[in-house]
Amino acid sequence: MKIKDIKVFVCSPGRNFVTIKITTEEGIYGIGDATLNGREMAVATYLEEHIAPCLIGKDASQIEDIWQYLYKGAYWRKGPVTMTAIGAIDMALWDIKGKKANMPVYQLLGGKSRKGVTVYGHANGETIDEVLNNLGTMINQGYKVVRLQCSIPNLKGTYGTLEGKKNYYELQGDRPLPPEQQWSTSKYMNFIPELFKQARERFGYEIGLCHDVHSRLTPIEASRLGKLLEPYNLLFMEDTVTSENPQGYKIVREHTVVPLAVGEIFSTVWDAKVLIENQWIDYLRTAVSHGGGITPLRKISDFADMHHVRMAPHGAPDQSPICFMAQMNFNLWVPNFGIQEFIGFGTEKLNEVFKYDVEIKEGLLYMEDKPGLGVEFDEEAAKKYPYKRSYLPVNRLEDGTLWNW
Ligand code: GCO
Ligand code: MG
Repeated sequence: MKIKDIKVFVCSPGRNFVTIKITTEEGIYGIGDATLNGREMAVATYLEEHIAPCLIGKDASQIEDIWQYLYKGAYWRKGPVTMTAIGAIDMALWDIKGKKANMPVYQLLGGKSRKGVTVYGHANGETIDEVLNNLGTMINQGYKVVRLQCSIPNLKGTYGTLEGKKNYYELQGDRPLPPEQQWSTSKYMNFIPELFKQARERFGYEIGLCHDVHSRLTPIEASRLGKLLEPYNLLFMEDTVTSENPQGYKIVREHTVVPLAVGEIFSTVWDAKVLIENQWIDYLRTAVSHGGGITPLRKISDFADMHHVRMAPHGAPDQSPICFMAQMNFNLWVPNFGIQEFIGFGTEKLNEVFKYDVEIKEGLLYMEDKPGLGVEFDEEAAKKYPYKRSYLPVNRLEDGTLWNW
């Protein structure tokens, strides 16, 4: 099964996506997601210039060897650009192996460990009322877990919401320069517990709730937030502090029993090692795309399992449905599964380019059994939506100091 051709596509059906297609001499092809939000062209170039030429003629069935070749062989290891590129190749090779075997990828990993994938959706809003109305709608739709994010009064733009704009996520596709947002830890801390208090008063304790802090607090502030939120029984608080220095999580862990999630920007097991082995976290959010593919994620998840850490892969709209379907396969298998982030069924444009079948019932997501990853990419449709440079926002304190986004 020699690799004959590798193509890289960059398209923007509402937002930017980088897709690769690996074709073998016998005509079987596989696809992978190489999207790195705001840095798309760096990964596309890495793939075209530095990876594709080395893989032509290699045996597509040797997934592990190709992974080691791209990781160890490059000398320059790790980093989001490199690992997203390797992740896309790995996904495409698993897709090929599944198609060749005529089986969904989860079968090749060891088969199903559960009937469906528990997901959490997002309820965002400008006011507490708006968030809670959205939460109510989602409960009626059968969601079992929902993430709540709310604008902070008197702050221009807060993570997970955008002034006056309802659909925060779709807008990310059209930002020719990074917009600037504002942050105030005290305004946030004085406000956010009220959101969860009212959510529990209105909807009780049956619905699972979580919250993303987007690394905006210091460890001691995050510890205090944990204490304030403890009465509202969160499934987890995500990214409370930055993770370059994992010891920050030790401080948070020692002060609060709110479960902690982290890892959406991790690209290897080394980013997570100290956090996992010390049992400072409860959920690991590393994605198949940004974590270097299914091959390394299997190992990370086994290591996490030994330390009571469950997998909760990142599921933002800036990962394409190819990554999402790779994660569906992974989640159906992985024994220490926690939960999957799921932002819904995508826009019309997105669904014109990517074809996949998932269905939600009572908060569980199900996929159609198809050989490989179970997703298709329409090259012709993609041509209609050319790449547009687009950035994530940056974040400043009210006095102008640049802060974590
Ligand atoms: C999440 C994330 C995203 C990221 C985005 C960055 O929990 O879903 O924090 O919203 O900010 O994916 O590219
Ligand atoms: Mg997050």
